[in-house]
Amino acid sequence: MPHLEAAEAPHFTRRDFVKVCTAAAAAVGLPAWAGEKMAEEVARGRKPSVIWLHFQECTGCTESLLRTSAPDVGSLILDLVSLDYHETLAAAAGYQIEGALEKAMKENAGKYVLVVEGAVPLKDDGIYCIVGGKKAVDTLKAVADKAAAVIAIGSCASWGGVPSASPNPTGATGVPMVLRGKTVLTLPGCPANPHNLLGTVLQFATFGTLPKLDDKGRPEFAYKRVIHEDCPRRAHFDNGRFAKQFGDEGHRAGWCLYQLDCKGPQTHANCSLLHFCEVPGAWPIGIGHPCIGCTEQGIVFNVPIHTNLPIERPTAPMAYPTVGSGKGEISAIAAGAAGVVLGVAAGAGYVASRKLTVEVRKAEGDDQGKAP
Ligand code: FSX
Ligand code: SF4
Ligand code: F3S
Repeated sequence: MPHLEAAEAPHFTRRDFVKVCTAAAAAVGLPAWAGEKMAEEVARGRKPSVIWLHFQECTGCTESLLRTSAPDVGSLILDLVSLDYHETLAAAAGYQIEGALEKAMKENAGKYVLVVEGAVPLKDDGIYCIVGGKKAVDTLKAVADKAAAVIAIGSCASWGGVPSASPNPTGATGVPMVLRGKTVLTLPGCPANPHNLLGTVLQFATFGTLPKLDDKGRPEFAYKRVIHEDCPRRAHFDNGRFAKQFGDEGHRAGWCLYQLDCKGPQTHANCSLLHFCEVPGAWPIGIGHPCIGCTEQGIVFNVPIHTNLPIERPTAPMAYPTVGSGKGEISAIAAGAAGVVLGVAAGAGYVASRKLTVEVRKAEGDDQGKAP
């Protein structure tokens, strides 16, 4: 099977490639020179072999990787690796594609990266997902056995995701639950944010190591903070400005979605900083929908979307207004806390938040309309 990256990716000049790799490295917490080093490795033809398996899922993780704009994350990843098996992207089918899998496993035994998308059904001896005549659970164990690293992309592969929702008729579960005792890097999200795969692949391809993981196998660079800490609507939360109904004045003005049951305060992810498809604002809260906690096993598909959860891990308790409050005043503590959080997160986020504050003041009839 021809390597997919050559056919699928647009042609970057080396300069473009270094530039994009460097920006990508910085965005995911790697030193900027990692991008340059990676570009050199690619120029020397050194790319890790990747085998990508699909089980119970909607293919949204692959789609979110591909539906990006230039210079795009999807093409960059496909340039960084040698994608030797991927059912959705392969032109081959049947015996040909299964042969490609066996060939990749044999030629790169002990060196390839296994990426798994989708949950694995275990009920009734695993008969509910069969690819190429083989049960998902058997294929997973066999391919993982010879892999240098295993990455579970998306919530389905990380812990079961939507196929595992009650009553979980197929006994769907995540890759770490099947490969107990083996390190599995998980990138939960429904779909997963492609930037986090890029950061992981960049690090593995450049240094041969995986990023630092938390106790759920998630890379800390992406999942250490909750959405609420870096949300561009945070200034509205701190000031007690809440949308109360979809389409009301507060919703149209871009106010905080906590009263519309936003799970951002409980959800560990970085989509508030790295949006999807490289389109600014392309993430749930950016388009006016509350976060449904798509990265959190205990929330999405477990807690009804329109349930208000209490704040976990508050960062500035005295700054919080009551949920029922109206516009609220800016307290010195609230203003300070918001400034610190947003300032640490990103200059752009802070600027956006200041702009929002100004816009809201205008909407409220404050004729000064100046940044604080
Ligand atoms: Fe699951 Fe990925 Fe949700 Fe879909 O495949 S994480 S159903 S967006 O795409 O695995
Ligand atoms: Fe953003 Fe949701 Fe937190 Fe409001 S509750 S600041 S919308 S994450
Ligand atoms: Fe998912 Fe919430 Fe981000 S629903 S994409 S973690 S805003």
